[in-house]
Amino acid sequence: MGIGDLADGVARGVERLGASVSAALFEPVVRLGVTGLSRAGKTVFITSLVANLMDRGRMPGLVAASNGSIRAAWLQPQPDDTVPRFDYEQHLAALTGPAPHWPLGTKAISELRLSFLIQPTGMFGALRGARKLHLDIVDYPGEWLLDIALLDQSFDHWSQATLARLPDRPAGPEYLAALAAADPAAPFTEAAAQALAAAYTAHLVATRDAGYSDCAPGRFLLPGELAGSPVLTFAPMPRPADAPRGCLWREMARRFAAYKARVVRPFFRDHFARIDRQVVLLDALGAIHAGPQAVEDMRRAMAEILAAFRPGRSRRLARLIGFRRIDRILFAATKADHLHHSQHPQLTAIMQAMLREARDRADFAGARTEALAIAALRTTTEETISHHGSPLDAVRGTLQDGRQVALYAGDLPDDPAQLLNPARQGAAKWLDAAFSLMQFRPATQRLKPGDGPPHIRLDRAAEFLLGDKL
Ligand SMILES: Nc1nc2c(ncn2[C@@H]2O[C@H](COP(=O)(O)OP(=O)(O)O)[C@@H](O)[C@H]2O)c(=O)[nH]1
Ligand SMILES: [Mg+2]
Repeated sequence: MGIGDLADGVARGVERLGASVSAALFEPVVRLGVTGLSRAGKTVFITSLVANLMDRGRMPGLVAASNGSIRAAWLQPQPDDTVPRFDYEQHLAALTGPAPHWPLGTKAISELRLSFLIQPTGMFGALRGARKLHLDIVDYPGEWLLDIALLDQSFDHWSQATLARLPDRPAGPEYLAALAAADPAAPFTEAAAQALAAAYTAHLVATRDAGYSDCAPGRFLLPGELAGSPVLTFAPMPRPADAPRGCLWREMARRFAAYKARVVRPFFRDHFARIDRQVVLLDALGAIHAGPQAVEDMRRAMAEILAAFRPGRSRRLARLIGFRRIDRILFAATKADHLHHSQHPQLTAIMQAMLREARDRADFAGARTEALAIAALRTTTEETISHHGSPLDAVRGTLQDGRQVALYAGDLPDDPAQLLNPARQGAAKWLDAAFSLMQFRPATQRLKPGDGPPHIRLDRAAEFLLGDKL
């Protein structure tokens, strides 16, 4: 190696150092977490948000877009080399292409970096000069977030709490029957563990499909590459009076601990701990449609999520993820395009009441929180139909099979308590209300240059999440 090579190496080292120092000093990064249970609308939300941040014609509610501070926005390679990239181009093509359709479900974490060039407007803005801001959007399953409750629980404690809920939950009795047939004190066999884990997973799937949010361990629903591994092959089980070494119960308890140590903790340490701003997408209309128990469960899930973000959260978690703190959390009811705008205030009020209670329940203070009713992609047009001779504010959309239909989702009460009280009191169904839902497909778009896909209040969501940074 000659002097030249050496000098070159040194120079390049300095350059590299220089680049990272300047990036750290002058180019701030905001990490935006986007979560929600499977099918809550994360993929559609991120796709439409990014498209509408690049083409800002439909974002009047985002101040930095309407006053022209955002000079440019473009996609860049993300900083995390081992996290899959969010497949923005393919999702956008699905939603806005010639035969629009919903993107395929994704089942793991992914990430996308959107960078902005910002030139503040106004008298002093011009003096300050343009600056860059990087927005790293991290899409992760809400099922993983709910696993946070497991971190502070022993297998014993978790089993007791879970088994107590099962009699009333979908496919819960089937799991209890499978459990009754097993002997926790008997020597462990893989077949027994697999049978129980399968029955428990079937219960979780049925629970989620019935609109409940409470479905830990989250990886049982979204196993990815861990499918079939021992950390995902356990199930809740009461502690036998005598638990000899090598018995089924002991191995289940060991696997539960391994799940926390090897799956839950790394996720919180590597991803969750680095998030600055969070949006939680909730299918509130879906829960209302599913009934009071699903609404109550959603409210409990909101409290649990807030507890995960609470500054004074458990010592174990604080040690794990340090003191960095999320400072804004948005709870967004997606798919508000299923309602005529005259009903949006009621949906917003329900969300805000749930959020208020969740804050109380989780004893939450610190971060700013907000609840909104939005549609990341508007699939409907509004229409007033005649129902038994009186006008009804409805929406019109296209079903998957191509039929055009009008939808009236139901009477949302002006006072959220009319839904939330029966939900809290454990009502089995709504007394005098009926709610319907349909699955519309995305409408064919003819986007004007400069316009992103049509949405409802996505600009308000962006203003709350990012406005102060832009
Ligand atoms: N009408 C309407 N439906 C939506 C919207 N966003 C999501 N959906 C529906 O919800 C489904 C799941 O959305 P997706 O983004 O894939 O959910 P994810 O599993 O959380 O990523 C989609 O296939 C659509 O049927 C929206 O803004 N409006
Ligand atoms: Mg997705």
